[in-house]
Amino acid sequence: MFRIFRKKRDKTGGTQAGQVSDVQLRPVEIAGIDPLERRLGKTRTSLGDTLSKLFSPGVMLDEDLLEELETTLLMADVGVSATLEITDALGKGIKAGVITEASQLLPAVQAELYELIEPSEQLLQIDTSSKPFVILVVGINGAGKTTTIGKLAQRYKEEGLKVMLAAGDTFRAAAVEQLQSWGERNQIPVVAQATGADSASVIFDALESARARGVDVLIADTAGRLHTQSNLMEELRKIHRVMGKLDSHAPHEVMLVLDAGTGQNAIAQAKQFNESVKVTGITLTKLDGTARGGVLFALAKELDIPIRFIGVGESAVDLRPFDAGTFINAILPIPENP
Ligand SMILES: Nc1nc2c(ncn2[C@@H]2O[C@H](COP(=O)(O)OP(=O)(O)O)[C@@H](O)[C@H]2O)c(=O)[nH]1
Ligand SMILES: [Mg+2]
Repeated sequence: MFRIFRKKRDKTGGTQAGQVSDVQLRPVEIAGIDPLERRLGKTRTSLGDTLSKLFSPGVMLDEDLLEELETTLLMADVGVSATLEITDALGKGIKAGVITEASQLLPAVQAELYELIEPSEQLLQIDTSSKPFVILVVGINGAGKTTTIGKLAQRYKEEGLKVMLAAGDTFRAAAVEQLQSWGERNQIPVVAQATGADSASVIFDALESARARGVDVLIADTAGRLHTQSNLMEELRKIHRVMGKLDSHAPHEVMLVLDAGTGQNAIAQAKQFNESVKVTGITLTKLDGTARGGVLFALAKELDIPIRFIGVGESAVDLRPFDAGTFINAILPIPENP
């Protein structure tokens, strides 16, 4: 059993620094799906277990403790600015006498972390009147773009939507094949051209075809371009422009896929992609294989971009809509009877 909390906000709309929030617990459990706490085990160990040990009963609430908290957060890739915000708030709470004993520390850190990522919890809403609602998927090689597209396609199809895919990564033959095999397995049409074809023209064709067929969601793959290569960024902008000729609102979502295992580098990638094409949503993949899951906090702190999904494994159910409370409870659980 794992638990999720919803924090009660004070009348000013937020909790004051250092205030130990009133935490409400309610259980959530989904049959047949591995609980998130198991999938996020490595980050849970690096962050949750370390903090639980650090905040053991009787610990002195002093500078050393705050320093160790800082080190733990930084080691879990929470990032400098988010880490400082949290240690500051805790320090103030201790100074103000709001936090007086060790048992208050874990809930206080949990509340601060929750506060940080709660604004990033914004589900991707598919507007089915768009016909098609276009999702352009971008990110560097190996981030998990094509896999994420496959999972998304399956999810939307199961929800009863008419889905189509565009094999816009024309650089690698394997990329087209990978998408086609997902399409075949799920009976979802894939628009593709030969390797080396112009990516923008593949996506343009797909958009035309999707419009003609009354498709609800068109998901377009792109090459795993290096974010430092300006010619590749230029190609992304071209795709954007070309789509706009058919539908001035397309793409409706520019989804950046980031590999959590790359840690702080993911932040740099997000900033660079966002400068070239306005990113409207993030999917953070491979959280199951890394202890660097804290990078999600750094992303939330440093970029004002919704986090749509998290990837916690290879199958379709392992792409989960991002829910801040479930995420926090999975990596930093509060013992039920402390
Ligand atoms: N464990 C795990 N592996 C993933 C996840 N997402 C993607 N992968 C794997 O990451 C590798 C690269 O994914 P791919 O979709 O080809 O990346 P792309 O180059 O961005 O299209 C593949 O082996 C995927 O199976 C995830 O959430 N968890
Ligand atoms: Mg790919």
